[in-house]
Amino acid sequence: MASPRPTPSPNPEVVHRSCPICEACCGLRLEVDRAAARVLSVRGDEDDPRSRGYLCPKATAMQGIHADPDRIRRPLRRSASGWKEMDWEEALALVGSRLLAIREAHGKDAVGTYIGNPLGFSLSGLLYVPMYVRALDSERLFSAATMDQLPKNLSSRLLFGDAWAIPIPDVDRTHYLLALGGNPVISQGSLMSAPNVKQRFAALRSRGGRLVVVDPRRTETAACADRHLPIRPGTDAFFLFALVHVLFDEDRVNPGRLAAFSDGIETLRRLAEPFSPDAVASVTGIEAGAIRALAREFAAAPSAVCYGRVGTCTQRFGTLASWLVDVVNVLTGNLDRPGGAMFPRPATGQTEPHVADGAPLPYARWRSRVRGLPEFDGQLPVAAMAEEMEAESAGEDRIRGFVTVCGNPVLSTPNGERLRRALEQLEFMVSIDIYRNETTRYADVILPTTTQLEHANYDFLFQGTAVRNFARWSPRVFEASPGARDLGCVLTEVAARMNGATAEALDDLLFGGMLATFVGRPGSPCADVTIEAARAKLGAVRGPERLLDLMLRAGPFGDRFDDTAEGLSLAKLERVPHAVDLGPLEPRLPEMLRTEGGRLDLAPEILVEDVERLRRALAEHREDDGRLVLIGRRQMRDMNSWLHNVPGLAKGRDRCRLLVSPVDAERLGLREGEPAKVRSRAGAVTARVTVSDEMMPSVVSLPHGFGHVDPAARLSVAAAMQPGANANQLCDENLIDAPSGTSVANGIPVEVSPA
Ligand SMILES: Nc1nc2c(c(=O)[nH]1)N[C@H]1C(S)=C(S)[C@@H](COP(=O)(O)OP(=O)(O)OC[C@H]3O[C@@H](n4cnc5c(=O)[nH]c(N)nc54)[C@H](O)[C@@H]3O)O[C@H]1N2
Ligand SMILES: Nc1nc2c(c(=O)[nH]1)N[C@H]1C(S)=C(S)[C@@H](COP(=O)(O)OP(=O)(O)OC[C@H]3O[C@@H](n4cnc5c(=O)[nH]c(N)nc54)[C@H](O)[C@@H]3O)O[C@H]1N2
Ligand code: SF4
Ligand SMILES: [Mo]
Repeated sequence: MASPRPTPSPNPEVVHRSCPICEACCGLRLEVDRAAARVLSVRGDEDDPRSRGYLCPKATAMQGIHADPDRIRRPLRRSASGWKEMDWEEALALVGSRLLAIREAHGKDAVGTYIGNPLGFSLSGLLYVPMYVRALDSERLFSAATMDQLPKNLSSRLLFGDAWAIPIPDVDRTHYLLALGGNPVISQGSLMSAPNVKQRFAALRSRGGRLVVVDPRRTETAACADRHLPIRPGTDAFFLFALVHVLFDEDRVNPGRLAAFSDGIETLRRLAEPFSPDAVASVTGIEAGAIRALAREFAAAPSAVCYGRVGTCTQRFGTLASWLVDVVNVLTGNLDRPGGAMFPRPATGQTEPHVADGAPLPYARWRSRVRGLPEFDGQLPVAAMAEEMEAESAGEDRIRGFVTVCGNPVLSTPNGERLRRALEQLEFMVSIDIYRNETTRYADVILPTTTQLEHANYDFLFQGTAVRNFARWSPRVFEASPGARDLGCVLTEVAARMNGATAEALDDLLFGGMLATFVGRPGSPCADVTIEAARAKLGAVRGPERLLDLMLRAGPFGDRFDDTAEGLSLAKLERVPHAVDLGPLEPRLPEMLRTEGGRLDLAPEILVEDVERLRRALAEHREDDGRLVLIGRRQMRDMNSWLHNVPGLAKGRDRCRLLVSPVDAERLGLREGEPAKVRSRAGAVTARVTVSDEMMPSVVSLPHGFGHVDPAARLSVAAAMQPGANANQLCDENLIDAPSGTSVANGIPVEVSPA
């Protein structure tokens, strides 16, 4: 797909890099005019071994954002007479002094932070954010994870000892893919980074394999599947337990080599007992016969993989469902084997056995002040964010200073309206962001960062979620505007001001710590390398590149600091214009386990306890009570809330539509294209109706990330072309998955009527 060319350029140059918009990380071929800092065309890179020329319409987003006149390029300060540009030093000094003053007067937990999704796409952001978190040292840390994958992080931490050891479907080799609560044909695959998923599904089916989709909506992915099973939102744990029940009942449990290091299989048999297919049929809406047939097919397939995504996480039994997905894979011998669910091996080495920190489970070490919700991995649930800020709920102990990093929680977290009002009460707020959106407009200071075209990058997070191992360096395309700073740099500067250090000293400290982690450890590939020798090879230039080079060279595919060796180093990676393919996923268990004793406990206590909640819900279930519930929806040209200001992506008809099944439309008197009022306990919004038989009866769907109606934001294109309504005004902060605190964004009880 070529983008429009306004005027021919005298000197186009070709640059290859990966697309930093979604997890697929497709290889792009950009034609650019460096002098004018303009992208002339964007194409899929045919020579990229991962994406082979594939791209989606969002591939043009990078250039749209870079060129956007609404984007923030210099620090801004809010004042009574409007927004004023500031000098960087002045801005950072103000941020530091105000946050410190709050900390001194009210304690360290009076400063909170929210971290949003795009941080995951920034090498420097990912490398430096832990340091920022340590410097702030606050119990009030929140992120988009509790609207996303945190239940999976929790189940992975409990099963494998590492929150990011997430089994990924080996989609290219499997014979059977059972997908629940994900729509990879649109989302482009999440916790399954695989460019052109649709084609991979077609390949699966043409080699005789099967794709089965379990989803309340007949999605674009379901349309490519052999079978679609509509499921009542929030009931995946019942369904998965019924599969487990059948596996035991029919003697189909066969974990194979996993049995040697697994515990708890008999406990699973006992736990699954009450959840027979007949017992769960009415609550899930899936017939008992279909569940039995599926369990048999799955167990009989030469290889099979069960996969769950957002729909299985952001629901009332998110942690149980996330766990049971892995349980089904283990019991059928499909975990950690080709064609099953496998663990990627990042070239940067963070999942190598010798890097383990041996820390105890980071769970419930502290709790939120108002509701007493448990921390996990240093984070509290976003569902508690507003109440922790409000004087009326948190009193003197409230959050008074707040930092947002690459996030728009007014549109992306529960009860956006309550959060919006809470932000107004803050004493000081700073946003590290490139837009003044519905959230950052409440900041006193906005600190912008370089765009992806202005800094180099490495696909750090998504090496760990990819369906084949890979390493990918992306060069900087344009010089950053004078004074512009990248995300890692801004985080370090703020951290430095919080603990009276310099950014340089913090960088050196981080580097020293990482050297000690990756080099000279007994039993590791770099056991013989001294820290001094590694330090000498890596040079004295501070920044993310030095840290990355360290990790790559010490990593599983690295050159171990030997310049004559074959292995990877940053210098070598920089010379390759495409992704470097590091081969198919390979078995990594039991070596990769970071659990106590190095065993796989399939029935950890926190999960076993939560099964009681599931059992109660089964007992309390009433046959079709006719209540409507709301689920979400992702669409090709959106990326959460933040690409609606790119004209090429915002164009077309309004996309924030309420999907309603024909049965419900008839029953409720709703008409195609007419506005409907949607109400929940948390709030109400109005959206136009699309009647669609994609929806199962009693379930309606509204996409999130819309609601660009705040005149104080500066998103002129979004406000004009795709304003929409904020679905998270309906998301109820009181509805959470108990163990993880993750919000119920799917399965919210609502009432709908003509507006
Ligand atoms: N109802 C409902 N709510 C949901 C979901 C759902 O399915 N349903 N999904 C949830 C999920 S999975 C997620 S990940 C979250 C996302 O939630 P958020 O991360 O809070 O929201 P985004 O819309 O991704 O906002 C991204 C922000 O980062 C900024 N940004 C983008 N690039 C850069 C950059 O390079 N530097 C800086 N400094 N800033 C940048 C943008 O301007 C924007 O403000 O939403 C969640 N909310
Ligand atoms: N185009 C586009 N791509 C994106 C994004 C985007 O906003 N737009 N966002 C990115 C982000 S941040 C993420 S996290 C990923 C998410 O990636 P996915 O999880 O693949 O994306 P969703 O479309 O949210 O898929 C969730 C599915 O769960 C279904 N569902 C809802 N409730 C239930 C339930 O109770 N049970 C079951 N079984 N299914 C249910 C929904 O109908 C929906 O089809 O996508 C990423 N890619
Ligand atoms: S699929 Fe994702 S990575 Fe690939 S071009 Fe589209 S937005 Fe970019
Ligand atoms: Mo996400």
